[in-house]
Amino acid sequence: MRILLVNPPNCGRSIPEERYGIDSIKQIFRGEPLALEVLAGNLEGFETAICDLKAAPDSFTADLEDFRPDIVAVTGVTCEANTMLRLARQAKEAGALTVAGGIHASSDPEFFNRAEFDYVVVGLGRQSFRELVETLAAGGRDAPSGVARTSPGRPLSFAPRRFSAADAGGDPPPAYELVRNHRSHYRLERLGLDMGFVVSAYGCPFDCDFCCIKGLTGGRYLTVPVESVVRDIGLLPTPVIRLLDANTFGDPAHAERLCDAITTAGIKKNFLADVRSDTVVRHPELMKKWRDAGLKAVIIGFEEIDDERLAELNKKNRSAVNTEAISVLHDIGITIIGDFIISPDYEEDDFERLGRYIADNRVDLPMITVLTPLPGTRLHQRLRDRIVVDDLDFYTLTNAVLPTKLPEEKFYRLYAELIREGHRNARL
Ligand code: B12
Ligand code: SF4
Repeated sequence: MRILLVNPPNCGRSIPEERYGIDSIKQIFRGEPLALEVLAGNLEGFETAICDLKAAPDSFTADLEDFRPDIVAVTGVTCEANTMLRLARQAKEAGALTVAGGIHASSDPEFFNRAEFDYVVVGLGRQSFRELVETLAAGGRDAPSGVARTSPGRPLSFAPRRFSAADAGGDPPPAYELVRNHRSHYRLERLGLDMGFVVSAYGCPFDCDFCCIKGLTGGRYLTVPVESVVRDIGLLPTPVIRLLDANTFGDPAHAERLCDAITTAGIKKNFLADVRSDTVVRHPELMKKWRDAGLKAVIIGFEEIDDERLAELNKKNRSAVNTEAISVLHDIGITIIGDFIISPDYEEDDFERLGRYIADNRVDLPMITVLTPLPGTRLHQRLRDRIVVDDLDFYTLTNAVLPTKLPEEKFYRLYAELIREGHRNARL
């Protein structure tokens, strides 16, 4: 059985660009399709290939013709959902069975309950997708737990999976070699450094209202065995490793064991990882230890600078803790990439206050997105009736899909200025 795993091209549309000619907000990031490498790694015994349309945007038709897949399995985030349908349509015309997976499929599986797709994998797919492929190879059609067989016109029904350690990782490793021809694309542009992706944990112990991570693990936090993580780091030729976890330090004891294992293995690489500010404040010694093991920068979801707004997002954190974490990290010497969320309700002075906070606290690189009710989140349930942009192409987190309080153009001009200012002062 031949399986083609497909990563959609960079897509997503930009309101500020299309309506006001502001082209500085939409961002293009790069990186290897680790989800597909993880799936392929666990498909030993089957012929697999990865079609990375972010690296080679025109390669899909040729891959369909040359590889002649029996199954075409497509990943994607919400702004890629429409593109996933288009790719599946083409795959079906070529005679393949089609499978949707990834963050949008996990958050809103019903979206893919259409003729374009035969199956939808909900949540971590390492094990469930293998089980599906084995079933199909044996001539069966029934979906294993965590996989829905589509039923267009009727609600999707499937057995939810109780995710466990086996779904998270272990042997065999991700099939990093399947994208070796594209590796020069996977770079940290700002520093001109090659970067590889490794995962050490899935899910998050928290449950913020706007976050879609929960759907991947059914709300559980699952760590990958440290030996597997160290093995994966060793398999990558890159000097920089981005740990892709939603929250690398969700289990501080696991994070410490991983740090010790990296040191013991004599690995000399630079790391980038996600951490919450309250974890930094509670575990400064752990952060120091990680710095010594190569942690150069952390990504922190500060989100908002007001306690009231943080509470509205169910962030379970306070602004004073965010500020303290910044100071702890500055003292330790770890670079801070700070995620901030601007609300469509923002007025001029909210933009000013955020700009001042970023400058005064010397956040090394701010990453600013617009509060977006992503399908499948509590925020979406709460604000569904206020949504004015339904087309998922705009769900890039850089468009206001809710009405802006300020005149829309003014909102985007202030947003673009905030981004410009952040990049001008960036220390990375
Ligand atoms: C790495 C990453 C990227 C990489 C993706 C590399 C690539 N594929 O080419 C890059 C940097 C390119 C990227 C880009 C963007 N990203 Co991004 N990204 C991530 C990140 C940090 C990790 C995802 C990951 O690879 N995890 C590791 C893998 C192994 O886990 P996984 O993806 O969950 O995969 C498992 C399951 O989901 C499932 N699965 C996944 N795909 C498939 C496919 C099939 C067929 C099957 C069966 C199963 C399956 O099985 C996998 C193994 O168990 C997540 C946040 C997070 N920590 O999850 C955000 C995240 C996915 N990104 C996000 C966003 C918004 C974006 C951008 C829109 C950002 C922007 N504003 O431009 C763009 C979209 C690209 C575009 N089209 O323009 C959001 C998505 C929210 C949403 N619902 O849409 C997230 C969740 C971050 C957040 N802010 O909340 N991103
Ligand atoms: S702490 Fe981060 S990863 Fe965890 S639920 Fe909140 S936003 Fe999502």
